[in-house]
Amino acid sequence: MSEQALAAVKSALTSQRIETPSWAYANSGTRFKVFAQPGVPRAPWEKLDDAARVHAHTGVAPVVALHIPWDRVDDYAALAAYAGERGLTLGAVNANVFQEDDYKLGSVTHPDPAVRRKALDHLMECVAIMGATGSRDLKLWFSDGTNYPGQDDIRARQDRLEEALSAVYERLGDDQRLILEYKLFEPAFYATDVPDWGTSYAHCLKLGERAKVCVDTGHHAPGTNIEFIVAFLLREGKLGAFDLNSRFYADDDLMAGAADPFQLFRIMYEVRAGGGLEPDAGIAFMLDQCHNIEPKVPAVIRSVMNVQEATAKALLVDREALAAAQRAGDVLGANGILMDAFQTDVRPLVADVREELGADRDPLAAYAASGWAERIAAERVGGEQAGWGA
Ligand code: PSV
Ligand code: MN
Ligand code: MN
Repeated sequence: MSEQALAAVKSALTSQRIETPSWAYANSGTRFKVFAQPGVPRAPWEKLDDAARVHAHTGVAPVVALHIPWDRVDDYAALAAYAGERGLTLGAVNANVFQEDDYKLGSVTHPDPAVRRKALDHLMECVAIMGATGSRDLKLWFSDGTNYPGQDDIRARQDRLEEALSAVYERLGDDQRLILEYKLFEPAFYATDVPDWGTSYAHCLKLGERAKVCVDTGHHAPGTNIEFIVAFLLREGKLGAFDLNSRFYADDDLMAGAADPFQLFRIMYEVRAGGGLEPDAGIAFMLDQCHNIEPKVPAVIRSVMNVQEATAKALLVDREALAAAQRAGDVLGANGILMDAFQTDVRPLVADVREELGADRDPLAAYAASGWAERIAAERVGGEQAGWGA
């Protein structure tokens, strides 16, 4: 690789920003058990303290996503200032209309207008919070759906969803975006109201330019070609964000790149090919993971590193050679070019990038040596649960 090409790869890696979720720092688990860990944050402020450690060691994670009400505070501007003092900014505000009894039959698609109103009020509150936090993105995931055929009218629920989304979209400022996440199933098991990228895309298309789709890598049927979805949405200008995590079975929320690093590479290759790594592409690379048994901060660090390594491999693909092989119909040659990049050990390259950013060549070792884990275990007693999995 020429020096110029290498410099371009490094520059792309340097400018990538990986957004970490506040809830990844708190206690979480499965619906069977939450294994509480020593030293987990007792309040959003402490989640930011932990996120700052992740950023200090990796150099590429300066943005933290919030989840409301899990991160409810009296003064969001003060929270943003606190983040700023630690070299962080606040990222997407994730709304939560899935944890109250009223939402048993849905939130914005609920048959009762009073429940719909309540859900919409919460979404509007999130938009107000974005003003104070300086967040660009409102991220919406709806657990809405039905468990049995005939339980509710599928089309009417789409009408209600559309009505709520357009009211929220209207409320957003010119620099703010609505990011609509989809998920195949769970908690609804018969018909989810936003089950797939097509549904999300169709709603976003109607809403307008600042409505985009979020691809959570854990939200598809097994075997789904996620990189195809990514390529398609990017081509249409409708990819807004990722919720990155790994899955073996369903929405496992394991560390990004842990279960299938090849899939993460293929996704990142399509992101790169579609211009999604350009700083002005506006793609938010967020993690959405929930650590059940592994320690929090190192698990987030590991995910950040995995995303970076997949990105580095994607950047190493020789695009010209690949295009030539594709034009020539050289099936094996083209596949070989992609595999060459995937099989490259990029760890030294990424370590160089970190060093140039003033971070650590080996973030996990640096974190272990920093004494932070021992300090928070001693200082924080009674850490918060992330908000689900009780
Ligand atoms: C739903 O499964 C989801 O992926 C949404 O992004 C939620 O906001 C998030 O999980 C909570 O972890
Ligand atoms: Mn998600
Ligand atoms: Mn999920």
